[in-house]
Amino acid sequence: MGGRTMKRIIALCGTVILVLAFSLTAAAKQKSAAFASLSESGGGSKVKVFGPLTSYYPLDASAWGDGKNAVEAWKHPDWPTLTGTKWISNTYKIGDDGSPVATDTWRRFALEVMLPCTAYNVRDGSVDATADNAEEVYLNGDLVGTDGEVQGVATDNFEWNTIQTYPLAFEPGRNLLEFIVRNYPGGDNPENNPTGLLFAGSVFYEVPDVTWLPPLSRKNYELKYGATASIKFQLFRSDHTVIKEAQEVQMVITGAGLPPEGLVFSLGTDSNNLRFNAKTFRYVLTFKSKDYPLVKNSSYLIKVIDACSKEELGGDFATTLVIR
Ligand SMILES: [Ca+2]
Ligand SMILES: [Ca+2]
Repeated sequence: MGGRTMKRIIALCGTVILVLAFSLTAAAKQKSAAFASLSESGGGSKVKVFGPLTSYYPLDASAWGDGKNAVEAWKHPDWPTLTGTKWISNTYKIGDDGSPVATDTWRRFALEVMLPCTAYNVRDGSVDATADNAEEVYLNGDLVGTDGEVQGVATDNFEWNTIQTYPLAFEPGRNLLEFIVRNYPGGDNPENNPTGLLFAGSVFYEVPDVTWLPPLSRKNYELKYGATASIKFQLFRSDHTVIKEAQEVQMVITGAGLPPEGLVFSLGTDSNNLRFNAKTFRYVLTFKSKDYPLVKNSSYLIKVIDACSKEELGGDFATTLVIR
């Protein structure tokens, strides 16, 4: 290594420089979320099950008690299948927990489906489902549909054999998909009167694009250590219209010297928060570089994430920050 090069490196090390890479608006992000009673690709069911109870109760009744993780259920040979998922219940075979087999029982199932809070154009949500013997389907507390008699006198029309498609109007953020499943009275042999629930569904949506604004959008933007950078961006829909309502997003800066989760800046009104200007529709972080243990000659990634799903927005165009 020549002396001139060494002098140059020393000079660079003497001044910490932040270099913010040039970035453009990311392409539109079309996304989908899939959910199921029990994925065949491994892991346990994410569904909670409540009961069984020996009479019908509405969704929010305290009688349901605390939930537990649903488990794969013994599958009657005649039950239908859905690709990629399996039948579930509270026990492998009905009655394994000492609950009744031959008389009416009810179980409630609940699955949280988390979409980004920033999701828009949420569409085509649906679930294919069937139960032995009857089910009510709810989304966010609203009854969506039913098959068989979950309430009142049961008439066995072999509804376990019919897979219904229920439309689901998902909201951005947290959604709760619930089922109340009734096992009709029948034989006292678990293999003659089994119970279970089977479902698989999906929903489509878009998430915003991120456009970084000056000074970040200027190529080779540099900031001396100790100085303060004003990091700005806007969110756009795929039709290139700016999103004028404050979205639940966070800015995350990761890299050397920082905790593994990085520096996370949430929306707020304090000087250290990510702030939203309701007139310019800009998000602004006043980044005081002296406040953080940044490391020389290291690269830092600046990204915008959805505060609910934690997924990165505009990920193809995350901004890199380099300290020289
Ligand atoms: Ca059915
Ligand atoms: Ca049954």
